[in-house]
Amino acid sequence: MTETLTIRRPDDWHLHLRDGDMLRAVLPATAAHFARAIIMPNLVPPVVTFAQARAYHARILDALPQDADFTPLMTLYLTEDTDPDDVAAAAESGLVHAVKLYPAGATTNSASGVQNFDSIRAVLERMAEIGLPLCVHGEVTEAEIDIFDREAVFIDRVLDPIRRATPGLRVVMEHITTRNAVDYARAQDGTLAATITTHHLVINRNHILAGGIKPHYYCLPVAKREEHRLALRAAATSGEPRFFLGTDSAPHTDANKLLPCGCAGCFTALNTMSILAQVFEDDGALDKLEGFTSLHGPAFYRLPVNGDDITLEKTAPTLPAQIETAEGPVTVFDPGFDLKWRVV
Ligand code: OTD
Ligand code: ZN
Ligand code: ZN
Repeated sequence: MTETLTIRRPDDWHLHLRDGDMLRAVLPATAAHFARAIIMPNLVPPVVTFAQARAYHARILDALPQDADFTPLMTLYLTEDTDPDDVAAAAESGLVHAVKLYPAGATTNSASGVQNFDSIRAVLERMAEIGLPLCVHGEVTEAEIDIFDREAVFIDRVLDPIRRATPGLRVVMEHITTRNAVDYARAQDGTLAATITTHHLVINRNHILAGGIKPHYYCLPVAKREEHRLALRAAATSGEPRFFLGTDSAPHTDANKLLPCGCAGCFTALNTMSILAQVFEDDGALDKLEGFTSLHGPAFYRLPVNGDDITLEKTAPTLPAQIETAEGPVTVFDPGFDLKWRVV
């Protein structure tokens, strides 16, 4: 008999859907498995105001396949000009579930991010008051800081001071990539959680750089040493509620990935559940998969868990290596091992 695993339907607590043709091409993959996703606001121009988030929300619903059951949870891109009243109105509406902090220049389309952290104090205080989470891309951007150290330095120089200055602010450390971030998250109270991507559980920096450069494995924050990947694996499979899934699935066309200055991002929406089932099984933690994908996230975001289930069965999935989009093909993240689990 084929082995099966039934879990509450998962959510993705960090997702890039883009807009227009790309949105239409990638949204079905997420909606097929996930009930909800926290939608990143790094469009060009970014989704800064409540009005922009409402309009983007409508475009996502419009792009959904007809039979899909999917709820986009919107975010606002924090700038130095963000108006606390607009944030409060957005949260009140039930459409917007977090505000996103990008240090200026830290990742794709983050040029309008924050440079002077003092100028966002009033917004953060308002968010602490109303309980709206701050999602953080945790990397410093100073040229002199080594790219492999940028997360650890951010925790000391930016994140910890923000948290001390704004007691009660609820924070999600997004796509953590280091043992330092795991340790920091574990040392905090329930106001802090951390998301972990699929790809950072699978690759370390050798996968990007050893034996020839692999642009499809290049993402931000960049994958670190093996010891850090192992710390992330241990955190994800631990069953601790502070850790949950945010795929950071970030589609770019192959043409844009394979440039001399290629874009950062791994497209994992299509095979994340297959990869995660295998990761958790390999680590003897299949019983912890549901917490990571389906229970811990809603608890932190103060939302009900999904009412329906998905079932995985131990049969090799047939998944394409690329998906076609009107802008060109997008390569699906290759975990480097054969997948054994598929969503039925
Ligand atoms: N990282 N690519 C992108 C965003 C993320 O830091 C991120 O959230 C993207 O393409 O939007 C990436 O590598
Ligand atoms: Zn990020
Ligand atoms: Zn992202």
